[in-house]
Amino acid sequence: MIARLFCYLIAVAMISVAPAASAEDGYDLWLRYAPANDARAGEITRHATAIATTGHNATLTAATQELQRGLLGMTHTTPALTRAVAQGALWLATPATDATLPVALDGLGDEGYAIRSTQADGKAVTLIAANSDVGLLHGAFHWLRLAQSGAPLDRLDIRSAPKIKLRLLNHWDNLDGMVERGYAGQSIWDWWRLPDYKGPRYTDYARANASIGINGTVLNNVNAKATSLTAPYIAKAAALADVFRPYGIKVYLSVKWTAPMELDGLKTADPLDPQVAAWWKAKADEIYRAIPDFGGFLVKANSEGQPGPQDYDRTHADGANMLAAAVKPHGGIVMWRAFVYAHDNPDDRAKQAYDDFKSLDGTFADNVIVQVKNGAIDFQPREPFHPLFGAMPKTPLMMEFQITKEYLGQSTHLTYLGPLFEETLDADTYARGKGSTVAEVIDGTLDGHKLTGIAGVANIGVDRDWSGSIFNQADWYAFGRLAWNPDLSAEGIAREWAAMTFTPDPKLVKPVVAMMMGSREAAVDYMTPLGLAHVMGTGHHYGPAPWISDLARPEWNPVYYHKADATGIGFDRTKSGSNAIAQYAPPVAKMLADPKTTPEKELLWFHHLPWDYRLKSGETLWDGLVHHYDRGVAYVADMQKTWENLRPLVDPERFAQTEAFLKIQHREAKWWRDASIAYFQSIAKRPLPTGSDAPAHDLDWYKAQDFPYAPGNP
Ligand code: BDP
Repeated sequence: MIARLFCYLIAVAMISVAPAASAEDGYDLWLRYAPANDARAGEITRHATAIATTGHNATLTAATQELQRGLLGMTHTTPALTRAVAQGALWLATPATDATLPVALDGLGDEGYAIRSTQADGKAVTLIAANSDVGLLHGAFHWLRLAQSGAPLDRLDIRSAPKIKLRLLNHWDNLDGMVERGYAGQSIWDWWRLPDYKGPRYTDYARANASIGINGTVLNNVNAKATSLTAPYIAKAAALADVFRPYGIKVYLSVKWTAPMELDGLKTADPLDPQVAAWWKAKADEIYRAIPDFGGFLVKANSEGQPGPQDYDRTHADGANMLAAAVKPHGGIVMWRAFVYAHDNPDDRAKQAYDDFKSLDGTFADNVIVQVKNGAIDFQPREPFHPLFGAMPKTPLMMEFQITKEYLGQSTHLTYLGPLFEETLDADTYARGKGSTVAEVIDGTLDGHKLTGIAGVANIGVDRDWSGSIFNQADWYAFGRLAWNPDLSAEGIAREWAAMTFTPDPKLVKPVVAMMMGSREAAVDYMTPLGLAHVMGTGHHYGPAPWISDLARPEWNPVYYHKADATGIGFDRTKSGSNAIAQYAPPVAKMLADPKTTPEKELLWFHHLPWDYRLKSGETLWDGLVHHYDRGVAYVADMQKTWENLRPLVDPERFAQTEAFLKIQHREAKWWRDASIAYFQSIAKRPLPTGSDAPAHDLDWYKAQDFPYAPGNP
């Protein structure tokens, strides 16, 4: 009886545990290590009969444990750790552990690696070699990527080193747990229980980032609180740094300019005041005592109400250089943001960062890097590349992308950002003649800079799936991969991601990648076609509100950006308007001066054009606009169909989430389309082209929509 009861209890326990254990909730990201089919499992096992290494340290342990975890998942066997190489082993080695390696490591730097199928002691092995243990960790992740995505594992001869030095996430996380522009729940930093409790999620965060080569993280919001520089919070940051260190990830902090006044009662925050400089120096010393490899500071100054050096009639360079001097003895850096526009400057907002920073070229200390958003306004679904790229040859510029989709459907819209990142990186600035791409500006090759960087505003929160949706994980993944190598293709990255996240089966990978690749363009189509921008609702930036015109600052109003009137639509940034085009190199400026040579996807960003202007397709601007909206909605309907066909290939939980989100996206794409058309039609006063449906409601209905508790809105 007792035995039977016991069996019964076990059975009940298994039933209640089984679903949770097998559920795919997205927590494992692209590091799922799902069981491979028998043939593939055999192949993987043959190439990893053992893991051979002679080194000992936390980073190497992270690498070998990851390999064991991956192999256990994919093959159900855990290879032994050995000191001597065995036939079929994965052999991890640095020059420090093995004086002679059958592969050259020059050019691979501190973080790169080589993977080679080779012979050692007469045995066939896969050598993962690097100059450093972090390089080995990156190499291990690369090998696991190959294993997971069905790639060949023999005859490997891979060399890889990052093209960009600083590859950072920027968390806009507040100390109270709220994430500004975060759509994946609260912050993963549990500041309250740090430093004593370091939950396992921090390690998983580090694993995920190391797997794509991210090597730094700014823990707190650019709209910073001085509190993060107090001793208790430095200790909390230090605890996180301890978790991340084995993974090659440094921590950085955003700082508030007036911290010396707020924390220690200084009378001023003037960067040229010796007491202010001394305060920052002492603060930097204090931080480095707790975090010896602290990365440095990120600063949002004189921007959207944040204080800064200009409050004391000093320049951004004065401010940046003072902070740079404080961290310099410790090898730290300052990332100074160029996201500035002033409430008292009536000039085109798109011009203001350039106007503020261009003349400062050559005046920044050598451990300052200026962080520039991809476009001149603010992370819109599409923006032309920022005119500062290429315009400051004597200053290292780093890219700031937004991974969190503040303006691109937030957590529920499937809008893969790989193509957006790629489009910006590939854009030709013509700064030193044809072929001077943005990627070359930021990887330092264009002007010979050693200090190079790229930052992505993180889309990470406490949601089980980390990013607010399964498909949003692809944006984090793509950012990391492009940060390592900006020449990779968004499509290739999507393929890797889909294979690892779902299955390498081409029956899934092909349609998923195809759907991802067009998804950002679809969002552009249903939100801001033909170069329109910033027509989102106030504050939450979620839905459409092109009609808003009553906000205090002109450039906060959507009408400022689209300038639709009876004569036409668009922002004239040519000579007859704000002349923002003059900030680009002459060949670019020349192309943009004429609507006929301006890429149509950026048309209304640069030109105010009559409603009856003829597009390249021959249709009028008005008809074309409507067709773009239609196309965007139709694309989402197609994605729904594609996804439905994939039901047999995807686990129920992740299938259902995407299915539900696509439904939301379709409804909202239509809402975007209808609201935009209802509004613009009230101005253009033209009929809809044949075949295009009238909006479902009248304009007043759309205007009346209200979203008081939308997430992420500070
Ligand atoms: C905008 C966000 C705002 C940020 C700001 C920034 O709406 O929440 O603080 O950018 O980058 O995109 O500083």
